[in-house]
Amino acid sequence: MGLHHTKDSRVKKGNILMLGLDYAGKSTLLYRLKHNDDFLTIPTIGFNVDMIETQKDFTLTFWDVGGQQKMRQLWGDFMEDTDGLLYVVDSADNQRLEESKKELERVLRSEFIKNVPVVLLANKQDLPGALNAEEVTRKFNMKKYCSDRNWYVQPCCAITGEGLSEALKRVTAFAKIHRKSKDTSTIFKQNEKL
Ligand code: G3D
Ligand code: MG
Repeated sequence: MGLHHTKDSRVKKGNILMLGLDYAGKSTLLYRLKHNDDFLTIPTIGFNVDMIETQKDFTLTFWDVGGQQKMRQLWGDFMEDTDGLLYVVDSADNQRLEESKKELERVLRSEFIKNVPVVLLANKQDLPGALNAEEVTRKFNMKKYCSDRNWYVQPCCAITGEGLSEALKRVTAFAKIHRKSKDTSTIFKQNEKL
């Protein structure tokens, strides 16, 4: 048997974990990212998963995990082998911004997520009173809490699709860098064993 290279063997893959409070817009976003279409939302019980070829040679698997209180205890189970965190915020939900911030802080403390890049989606920009990207950045103390990793705050609207292609580009670029550094350290560890 000779060397056999299928096209798929060259396709790089990565995992993106989508987190955020319930009702932030995660499932709407994932559907929009995948289908560029409207979506009839139903609260996520458990999780949704979808693969998106974000570049010709790069496919990301998006894990959209339910954000209700009960589900938040299970977020940790989805964190292993994550190449990027897409944290979704309802920028207009003043009452729950603090709760969302606390959950993000908790997630960022996890060992599994250490050094994993973060794209914070400041969603629902179409709603009156929505905080803009700068305000969300400040409110979520991003400079402090993400000082050990790549991060970006992207304003968007899952309903109109505004900001989503930028978000996809950003998360792809971050995930590629993260994947590469992970692969390099794996090779390094393997060499150490020899
Ligand atoms: P979740 O998966 O994070 O729990 P969903 O959130 O995707 O189920 O969305 C929750 C609600 O927010 C849905 O409303 C959805 O249509 C709405 N939503 C999502 N993104 C946006 C946005 O950018 N702007 C506005 N105005 N609404 C948004 P319903 O009423 O269907 O429950
Ligand atoms: Mg959902």
